[in-house]
Amino acid sequence: MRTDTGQVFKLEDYRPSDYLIPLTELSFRLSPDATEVKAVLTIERRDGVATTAPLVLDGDGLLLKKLEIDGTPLAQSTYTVTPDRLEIAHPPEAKRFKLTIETEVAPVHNEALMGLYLSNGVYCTQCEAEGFRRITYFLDRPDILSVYTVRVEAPKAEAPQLLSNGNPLERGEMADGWHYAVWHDPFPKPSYLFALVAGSLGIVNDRFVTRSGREVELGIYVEHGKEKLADYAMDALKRSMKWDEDVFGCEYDLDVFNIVAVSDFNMGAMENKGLNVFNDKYVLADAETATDADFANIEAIIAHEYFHNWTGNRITCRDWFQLCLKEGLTVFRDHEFSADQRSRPVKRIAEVRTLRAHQFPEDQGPLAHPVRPRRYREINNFYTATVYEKGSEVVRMIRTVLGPEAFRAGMDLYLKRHDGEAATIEDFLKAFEDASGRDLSQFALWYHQAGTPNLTVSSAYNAAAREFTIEIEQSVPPTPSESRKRLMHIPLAFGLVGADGRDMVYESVEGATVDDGVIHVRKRRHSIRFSGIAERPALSLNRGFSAPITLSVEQKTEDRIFLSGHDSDPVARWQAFNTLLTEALIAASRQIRGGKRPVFSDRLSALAGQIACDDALEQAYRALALALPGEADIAREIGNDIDPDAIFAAREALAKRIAEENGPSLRDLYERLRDNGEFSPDAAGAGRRALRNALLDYLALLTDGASLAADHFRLAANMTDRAAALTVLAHRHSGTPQATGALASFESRYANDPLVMDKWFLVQASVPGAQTVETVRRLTSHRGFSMSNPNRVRALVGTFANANQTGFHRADGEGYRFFGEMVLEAERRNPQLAARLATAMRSWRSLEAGRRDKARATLLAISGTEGLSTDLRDIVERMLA
Ligand code: 0A1
Ligand code: ZN
Repeated sequence: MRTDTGQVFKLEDYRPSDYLIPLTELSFRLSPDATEVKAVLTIERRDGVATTAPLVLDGDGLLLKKLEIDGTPLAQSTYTVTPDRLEIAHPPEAKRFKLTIETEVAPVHNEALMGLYLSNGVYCTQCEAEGFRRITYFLDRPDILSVYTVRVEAPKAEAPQLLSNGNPLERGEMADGWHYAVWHDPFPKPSYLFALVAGSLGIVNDRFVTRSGREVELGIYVEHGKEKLADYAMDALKRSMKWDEDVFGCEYDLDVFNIVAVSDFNMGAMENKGLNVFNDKYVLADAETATDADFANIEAIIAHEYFHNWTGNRITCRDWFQLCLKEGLTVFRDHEFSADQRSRPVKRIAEVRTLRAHQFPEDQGPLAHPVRPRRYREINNFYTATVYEKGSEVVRMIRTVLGPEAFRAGMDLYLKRHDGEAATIEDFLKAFEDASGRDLSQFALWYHQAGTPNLTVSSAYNAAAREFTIEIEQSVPPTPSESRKRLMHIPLAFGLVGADGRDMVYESVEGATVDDGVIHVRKRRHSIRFSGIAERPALSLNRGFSAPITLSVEQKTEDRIFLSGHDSDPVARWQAFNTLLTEALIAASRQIRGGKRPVFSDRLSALAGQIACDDALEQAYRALALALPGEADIAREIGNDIDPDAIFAAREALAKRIAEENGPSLRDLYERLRDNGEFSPDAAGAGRRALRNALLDYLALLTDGASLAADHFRLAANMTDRAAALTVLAHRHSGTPQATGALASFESRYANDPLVMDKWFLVQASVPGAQTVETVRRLTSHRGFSMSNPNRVRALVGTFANANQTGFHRADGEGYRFFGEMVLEAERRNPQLAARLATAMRSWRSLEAGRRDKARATLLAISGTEGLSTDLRDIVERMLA
């Protein structure tokens, strides 16, 4: 573990390295506690660099065994070596030379899951961002592109499969039952894309013929016996390959494409060239073990990693400040892929919800940073919702601003111009400017300025003049170390909805550029006048969620109700209803805090009933509309002095009210939606299940709710329905024989399937209420739980902290104390995991005073611990700053 040195890396300090490494030859002799790594690096001094320039390579916890230059061992006096650095003071004067480095590493002891480690007996690597330096000394930075040849040797019985990047060159037998394989990757790549996998795995094979006729062998490697569970992932892979050709003109470039599923992984998956390594949670699925949400995630992540082959691998990042160059763009691409495979509006609403739930609190709290940050202490802490999700929104806005044709022309130019290079955000934007002839300099602030912009909007109708005026004012709130903000270019899609539900046509407009249904907000204030408007319209704003902003709109409840039923844009229509619900919940939570009973209007529950039963609407859309804003969403809207118990009570009261007012019609619909055939994970089947399970959530609040949910559980023919019923029972009927029985039956059915047991941990960790902290503490001793496996820790501890507002924020602070212990426990093995976990406390300052003090005490206790990793120290100190 690297302990903190306090060093801060700055964008403005970037400079190219003195040396390059055009060729990298690696050979591995694998063994759990003493793997021998030999690296033969062809080093080249960059033009114009003095021959006296020292060669300084990165390392991390390495043991150096041997060092040679051009075949001659180096005298000890000519270099300095520490576990973290190798410096050769006087490299040869020749422009090119070969440096041979032998190191030894111990994968079995690597619990940080960076570099070379063992997962369930399988050797695997994770090198992004700075894991390669835990394997050998190297210029471990993304602008050093090298052609790799890799030889892997291992005992054949233990590791029949030997994989690395690129194409297979050769394999053969060796003495003593060992064997070897050699791989060659012709595409120069940065070290973070290196991968090696060796082990005994089951294989699923297929092939794909690219549009130019190249035959590609596809392989998915999984635990033996789980091959059937990889069928969906393989199908998603082939669909992704085809889609990227059709939509972005990107064709695959190697003879093989392999995916390996491992059970110990810090993130979702990794796009290593030709050898993607996946968290097995995002590969393995069938109806019995995976929910519809799991299937959708698998499809999206398979696509995401595959799409990186062009956006990330063929064109990579110059430095880690440019992370959004590959991540934001690739998320945008995977969003578009999923939208094309499923329902576009439903996908978009789900994206909006995710952005609000994860990125908004980040942008509005102590961890806020620009999409392209300028500073970091630990790059691992910048794989954030801002870089990924807001980064994707920024790319989407480029498309909105330029239009689809110019956007595609810009993408084509970017891919052509920078193929084989390590690029920057400036390069990316320049490609769009050059292709479109447009100036994106104000727009570029989306990359450079942190914080969620807000638009305050009011409107007025003048019947005599037949004019409709919209007043817009923009502001960008201050964020850490950025108090003054510049004015942004915000593309705001809108509609003026007439009484017939159609968008009204205006004669002329002044006050802003208005283009194809989009107002281009560029100044602090705009007063926009539409003429030729025959009646007062209902104003529909931020259609399609055209910009990742917050809106403060003065709008009549009447208009919101009207838009909930009539807006032709499904995202804005969903938003109108969601805003009504949020406003009602905020008011109710205030009433509850003031000791009163919450009051809700009859119209709200009637509207919920209408939406539920409106067969003209997509089922998945109805399910999303019926899901009440989450407790954390309501808290975020309230902003400060948060009392999670009052919010919870308000939400329960509204759910009950909706259930009681619409009981018979919801029940009738629930019966009509019963499953009557084969399971299919497609959008239509998933939509029907989503709606039926959303109805169950309401119906469970009525008399006999527990037995209805118990029947739902017993009759479930797939994991989506089973998990939904289990959640309803555990959350709404905790402690009843039905809930206890369902939990026990689920546990005994899936005791040997860790990924499914994660759902069991998750359901229990999210049971609302003060007592859950004790349940979670007890579950840490369950035989299926392990502090070393990130999926287990996230399912139990992560869920408790992120998805249990009343449990985690227990008024006596016990939730925080327990969580603090868990973070430190994780830290001993895996600092990256601990740091990510700790971000659950990022909104602590918005709590009411009592909880705030207790949360701060926990953060101070963590930060006062000796020898913290850079990862955890960076996060905790930023949260406390
Ligand atoms: N590039 C991967 C995400 C990733 C980042 C870091 C990792 O290890 C620390 C692993 C994966 C992606 O975007 O999918
Ligand atoms: Zn990615």
